[in-house]
Amino acid sequence: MQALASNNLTIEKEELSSHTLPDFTSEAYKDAYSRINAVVIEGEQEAYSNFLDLAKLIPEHADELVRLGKMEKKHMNGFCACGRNLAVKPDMPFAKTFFSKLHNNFIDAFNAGNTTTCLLIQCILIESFAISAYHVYIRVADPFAKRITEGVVQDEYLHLNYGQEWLKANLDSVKKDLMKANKENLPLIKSMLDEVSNDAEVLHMDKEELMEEFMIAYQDSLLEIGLDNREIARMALAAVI
Ligand code: PL3
Ligand code: FE2
Ligand code: FE2
Repeated sequence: MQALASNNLTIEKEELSSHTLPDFTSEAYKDAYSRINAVVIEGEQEAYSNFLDLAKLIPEHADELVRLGKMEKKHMNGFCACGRNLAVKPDMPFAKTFFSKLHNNFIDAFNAGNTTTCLLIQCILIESFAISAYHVYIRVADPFAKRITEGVVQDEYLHLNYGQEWLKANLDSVKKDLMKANKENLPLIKSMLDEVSNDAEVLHMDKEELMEEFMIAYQDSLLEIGLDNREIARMALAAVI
């Protein structure tokens, strides 16, 4: 009787925690992973090409930006290995469509020479998205992917930091553009998160936790750039209205 009671208690505790490990070999896991893994691979590939474009927009920092871009290629290879390790084939067509609106906005801004928008999209929005997703994933990943993702997330802070420092140094002249770019692109991040939240749930990644981690990275970076609380609140609200 005693043993039964304590067993029940253990089960209850496990159910309450969202951090129990999923069955990495189940068909449901592999199916969800085929899309999430593809999204991450495509995201790293996009990030690589965005940093090369940024190197053209900010030639005085070209060496640094190319170096940051090369890290993204390494990340991409790491996540390809994670998929292979679980015998999952990433659904790349899904991921291409997933990123298409954000991708087009980046390319339009690049063609218009709009450095502020490009930095907001890549260094603040995409990197905050990656940092939040990777932090949550590390808690529920298989041991191989966990080790890879722990290495990757450290680099993502360097990428966020680059954009932060540039925007901080130029804040007076770019604030209006920054607000406008945010209004157009933050809602895309929110709908991208909505689009993968069911698959993320299968990986035991909680949607609210993802949003919370995103908001922490995003708001911290806006604060670091030098925006005040009211400006940050106004920017964050773009995600919900
Ligand atoms: C920039 O360095 C990388 C950009 C990647 C963006 C990925 C966003 C991923 C959102 C999907 C949520 C699940 C994540 C699972 C992690 C393997
Ligand atoms: Fe990356
Ligand atoms: Fe990055």
